[in-house]
Amino acid sequence: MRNHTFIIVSNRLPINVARENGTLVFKPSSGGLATAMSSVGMDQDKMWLGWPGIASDDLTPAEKRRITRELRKYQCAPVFLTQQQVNDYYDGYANATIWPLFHYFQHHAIFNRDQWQAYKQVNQIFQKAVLRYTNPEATIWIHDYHLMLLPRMLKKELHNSSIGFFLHIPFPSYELFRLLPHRADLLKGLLGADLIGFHTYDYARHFSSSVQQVLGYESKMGVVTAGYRAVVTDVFPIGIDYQKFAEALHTPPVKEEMRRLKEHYIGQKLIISVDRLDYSKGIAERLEAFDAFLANHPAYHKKVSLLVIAVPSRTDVDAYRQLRDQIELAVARINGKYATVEWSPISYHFKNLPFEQIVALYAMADVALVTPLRDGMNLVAKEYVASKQQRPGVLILSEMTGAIHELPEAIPVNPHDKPSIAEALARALKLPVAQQKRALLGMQNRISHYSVTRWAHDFMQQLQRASAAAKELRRRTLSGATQQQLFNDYATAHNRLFLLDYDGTLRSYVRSPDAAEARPSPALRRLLARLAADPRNTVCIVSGRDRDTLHTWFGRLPVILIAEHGAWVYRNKQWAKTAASFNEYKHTLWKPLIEYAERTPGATIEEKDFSLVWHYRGVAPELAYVRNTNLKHDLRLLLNGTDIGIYEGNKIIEIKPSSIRKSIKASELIASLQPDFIMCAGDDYTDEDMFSVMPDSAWTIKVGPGASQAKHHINSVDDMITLLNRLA
Ligand code: GDG
Repeated sequence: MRNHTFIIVSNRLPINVARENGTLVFKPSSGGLATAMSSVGMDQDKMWLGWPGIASDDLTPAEKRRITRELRKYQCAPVFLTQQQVNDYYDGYANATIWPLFHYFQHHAIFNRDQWQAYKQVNQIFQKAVLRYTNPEATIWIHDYHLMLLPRMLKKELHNSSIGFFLHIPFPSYELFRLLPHRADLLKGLLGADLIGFHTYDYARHFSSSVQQVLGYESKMGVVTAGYRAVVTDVFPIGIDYQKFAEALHTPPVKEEMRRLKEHYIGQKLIISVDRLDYSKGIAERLEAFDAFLANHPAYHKKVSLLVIAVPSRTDVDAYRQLRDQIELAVARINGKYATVEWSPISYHFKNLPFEQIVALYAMADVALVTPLRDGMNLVAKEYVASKQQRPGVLILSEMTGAIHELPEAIPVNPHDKPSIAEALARALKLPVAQQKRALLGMQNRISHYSVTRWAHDFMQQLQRASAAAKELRRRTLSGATQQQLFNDYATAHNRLFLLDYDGTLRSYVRSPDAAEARPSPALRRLLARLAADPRNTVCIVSGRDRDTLHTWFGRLPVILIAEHGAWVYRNKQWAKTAASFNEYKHTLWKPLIEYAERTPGATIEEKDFSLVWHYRGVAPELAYVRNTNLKHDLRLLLNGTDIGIYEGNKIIEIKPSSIRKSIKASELIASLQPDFIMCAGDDYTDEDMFSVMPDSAWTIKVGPGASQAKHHINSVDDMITLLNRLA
């Protein structure tokens, strides 16, 4: 079984298993995701894993075997869950904690420890199921908020797999996300993936911001540096099966349904409202807005009808039961208020309609009222537009949906602002047909191109790219045979040179550069002393630190010190200084730096002989972003035409003469010592400069992930120390 090369994982399978009159029935779903998934990985041995929709307590062992057999015909495999697990994990943590919080319904969110335990347990059950079916190098695509812990659980066991995760719901702002007691676990869980996809840029941005603030991991240009792994985040707005809707309009059942609707709503404008019955969809607020519309526009009485389709959903969750009552009361109240013998303004249906009826409704409706309070994307809006091939119509769309970015020709509304929804309705009903058609055409052009299959292909392509980069990083990670080669080279060499950066290479970064933990530990000093004690070794610490600090820390060891990126060199018990000058600029630069620091809690300025450094590790990330951008702009104006450069390192911006570089001093050392073995290790941009001048034979090592000119990578400071210990 462990041979499938492409695995799809979602909470539910695209085939629903149910017991009807005592016998098991299998019903394939025709949803967009099923279509999308069937269009990718066609040349691969594919398997879709998920819950089949029936609790395992209701099944005999023979029935379970039958389900497994039957589902295999559809390239699916069941993940069996008990009723209790479904209650706690699905109705509980997924739908009563994550769903409300991620949709900004904080007051509906329940924080229950047992449900969290169940969520973890079910993610583990999914992990085991995947491990049973997967090839170790497989591509695995995990869907949605039910399985946020799964990427990490899988990556731990399958280092060489490519794991993609797509979140179908919004990722909330940090202010909401931080309320979750298990926020760090969820983020770490997700970061097991190689690629994490979101519907919109805002969701991706919120995710990176939470990762930064909860875990302290940096992200740049859509790449999160999570320990020694680089995780890509990107935006993939999900599409629909556009052709399916456009073509359905020509089929006899849809045509027949359209004819019936036309007859039924003769002389009336038809407004539709289609959603799962969910508080995030704003159905109750929409009804009140319709009430306001009828109150303000009596001329429309008997001339409009609102058809509400509310598809039953999560009926075991309390908030959903209450909402259903609330909606039904509102419908009754509004109908009671305006209905006449021959006209009822709202027709309400709490059920799932067949596809043909939905398409016919979309095609016939004069207005689609799509006003969720929050929606990851919202496919109904896109489906309505796709079904408008022959007849015009107007889409009123909530600004709080992901879809608004791709459907800007719709009439946008704030779903909380009921009077303005009522006005939008009045506007929509009067909109000239030519204008309706123009708006539809614009939207159709866009969504017909980025269909759900394009979406899936796009995701798969980016996943391949992300995991190829991750594989390349692993290939370059110093281990196994390559590491042995390094040991051999070391053993046979007679004149060895070590060029070692300090912060981020020999010592991990800490909150402030002068914190006690930033100092070298006695063990590190002993290690360097041992390494330097070998007469064949020259050990040189090449740092951006000032000379006093380096002198205090390492002055008594038999090592060479290069301070301030090469401005100072300590050799044979003497400090020598560079010819460059910086003093004249210090005065000019101090004032703006101080002013910025005073307005930026957590920022500090470090003064060195040949540079000034802006440290922002302690600054809130979003504030740091704004301040850094402005600061760089101001500094550039001041330094225009000088040889002073602005350099960005790990949570620092350093201002120094561009003629002072680690590479210059490193090259001089190599020229004077003529070593037959060089190890050059570092972690940031100043070390890249050093790597770039190293001879081909040198062992250049970058500590941590990320692009580098170094030939090899090492995962962490700890691994670097282990390597040096083995050499010493
Ligand atoms: C989640 C996110 C994101 C509805 N009524 C009937 C029916 N439907 C179909 C629609 C549409 C689907 O259900 C609803 O999709 P939405 O996108 O509108 O909303 P969610 O179910 O909440 O979906 C959402 C989506 O995932 C995809 O990533 O867009 O933001 O919340 O396809 O047509 N279908 C039939 N009868 C109905 O009565 N046959």
